Amino acid sequence: MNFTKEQLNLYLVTDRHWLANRNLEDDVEKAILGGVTMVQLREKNIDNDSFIELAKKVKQVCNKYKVPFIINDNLEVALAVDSDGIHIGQDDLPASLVRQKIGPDKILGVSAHNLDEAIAAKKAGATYLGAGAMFSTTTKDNTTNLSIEQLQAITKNVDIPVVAIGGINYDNCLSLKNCNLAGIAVVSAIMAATNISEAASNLKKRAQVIYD
Ligand code: 3NM
Repeated sequence: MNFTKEQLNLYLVTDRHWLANRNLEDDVEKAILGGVTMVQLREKNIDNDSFIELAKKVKQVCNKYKVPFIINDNLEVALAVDSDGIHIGQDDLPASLVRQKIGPDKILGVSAHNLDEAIAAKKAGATYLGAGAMFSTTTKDNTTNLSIEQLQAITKNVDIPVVAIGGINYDNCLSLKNCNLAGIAVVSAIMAATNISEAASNLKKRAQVIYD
């Protein structure tokens, strides 16, 4: 799959915490129908076999709509399911090693919390950066706050696409205008919604003005 920065416009990061009795793949499909342009399967506390099994189901939905499918943080799973890419944090495997293992054509996303990390990630072969946390979030522990000015410094000085992440929702997303973003990445703004398609669609419409 050829990567374009528009695929980052509305990036869904999954969290099964919000599922209640529903299937993750069904919620992902609803989100895609609402306008989500990229999907990252983020799983903590799961064994590799279960991760792979779940990844295959979510990948099938993403493939159906030609939406890139990214695995969070687990190289073995990414390789096993032949995902379109992998997203890694600063505490995961080194980005340069991951790039080597996945080859030049796969999407490599790297989390950056400051300009130095962003520059290093680009040098190591990142396709895009996830920058945050922009706002307070209860979805992830131990996040580092990133100011609008720090975000602007990253997008100004590093010439790979950047998505902002962390506490982004319908109400606050417009404050990310003028940051030269390729997109926004969200968990709860979509996954916690009563109507997932509608939440994705509303967020996407509102966020149009912030994209570079
Ligand atoms: N990474 P929500 S914040 C997965 O700062 C993740 O790198 C972050 O969830 C970072 O949209 C975060 O519900 C959680 O706030 C985002």
